[in-house]
Amino acid sequence: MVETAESLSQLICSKIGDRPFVVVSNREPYIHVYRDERVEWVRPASGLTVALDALMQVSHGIWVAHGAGPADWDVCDAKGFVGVPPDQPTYRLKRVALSRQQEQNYYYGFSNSALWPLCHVAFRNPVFSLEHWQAYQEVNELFAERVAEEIGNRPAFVFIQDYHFALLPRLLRERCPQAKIAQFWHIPWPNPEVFRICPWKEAVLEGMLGSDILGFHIRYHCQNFMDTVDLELEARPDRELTAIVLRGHTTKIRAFPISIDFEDISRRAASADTEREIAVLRRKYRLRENWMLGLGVDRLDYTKGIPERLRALDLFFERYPEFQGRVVFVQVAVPSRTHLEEYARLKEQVERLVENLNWKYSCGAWRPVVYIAEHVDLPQLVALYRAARFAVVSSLHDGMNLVAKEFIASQVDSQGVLLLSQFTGASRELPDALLMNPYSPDEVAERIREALQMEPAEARRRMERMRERVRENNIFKWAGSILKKLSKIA
Ligand code: ADQ
Repeated sequence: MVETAESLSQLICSKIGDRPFVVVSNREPYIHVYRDERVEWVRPASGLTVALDALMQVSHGIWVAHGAGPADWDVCDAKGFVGVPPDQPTYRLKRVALSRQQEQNYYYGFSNSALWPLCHVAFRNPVFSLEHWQAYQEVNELFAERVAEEIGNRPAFVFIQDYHFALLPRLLRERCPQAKIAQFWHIPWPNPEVFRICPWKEAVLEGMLGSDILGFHIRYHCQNFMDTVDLELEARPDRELTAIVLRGHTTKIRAFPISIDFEDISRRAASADTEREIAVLRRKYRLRENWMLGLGVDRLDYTKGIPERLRALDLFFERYPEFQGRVVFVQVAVPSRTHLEEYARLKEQVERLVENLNWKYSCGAWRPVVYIAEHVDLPQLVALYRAARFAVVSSLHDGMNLVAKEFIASQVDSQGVLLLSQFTGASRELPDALLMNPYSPDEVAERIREALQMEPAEARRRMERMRERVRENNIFKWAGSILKKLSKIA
């Protein structure tokens, strides 16, 4: 049975009943901003937010997140609460205020300069600073207080998102012993050799082991986590049950591959609006009808392998000049964490590579790369996904990668080809993609040629199989499986 928002709602009603349900994430599901002196709200477009929002709307729970929007505090009550969705509130968002200093050291510092590079094997040295670590502890404590204020000693369900809150499960368990806690780690877990350089590794692991369920995208990450605990802690990993017992408390380690709202994206892609949008985009970026489009969509992050992809594209045009004047690669890259030097450097590097490629190959009206360095709304994104003949996901390492799945959902004509890095979680589920090693420019260039020369029947066969897979394993299934597991904990 394909899970839907409705079946997820029914599941919640039956499993959660009237127990408090709390979701914790760094990023909030609704952000308040100023527009022309007025306060308005925006919703970050992410599949995760959509699924968890559906979950919250039926559970009438509380979502606790960092209040980072410029107008956030204008609309909250004294305890930081605001009813959401703002146009028709069904649950409450509890905003946690952080000082600039805390945000700097906890978010940009330990979360994104230490844990992010540590968990992604992308050959960037993690930065370990005591100041960052102290802020990380402080913010995790602050969130524990804010959640505990709401649930006290009642039996409740708490669902914690991501690497910003490694310490939170344990801190919460100490304060709320009756709560059932699940944590989902959205990024990879590295092997023990990599993780052991973290100066606060025991505290991080012990923190995570406060949860009842600890979820990763794929079994390989679960395995790495078990091996890491085995090496670093006096804990008992149970390989058979994939669980870890630490001081009498059991944490089940499970793989829950995240996904997207397939039906929504697929419906949008098949609509007449999308066809109109494709025509608008072709005009806007001067993309002729007879040019074949390649596509990359990423946050500008060094783990996504964007420079590697552009270098491979250079090699492709050099090696196969017959495609010059016929293929255009559209790279959509939304700036991310630009406050960090590493990311600012990457932005410059990508701009330089695009400029060089366009300088080297442009001819008449044709240029090899169209670079869109901004956030693109979902309707335009879906139009690009549908219009593309091939998409390239060349992450050096990626927990899952939702762009791959969004591309598949948008390929309603099943003509496109997905080139997918073998170092993404998604590659485990999608053997029908053209899998590749993004570190090898030769291999990526070959895959691009293969995609362009693939027989339409073969492309269709592959795409249809992938569409079936993503339709079935959608975001509602992901959320539902975690919830089912959590509700079974005694
Ligand atoms: P991310 O590293 O952000 O997520 P990804 O899974 O690819 O990576 O999701 C990116 C999302 O941002 C997609 O929904 C995409 O559409 C959107 N996006 C990217 N560029 C955009 C642009 N220019 N304009 C608008 N939207 C854009 C982390 C992990 C992943 C994991 C997810 C979910 O790193 O491995 O898949 O969490 O768990």
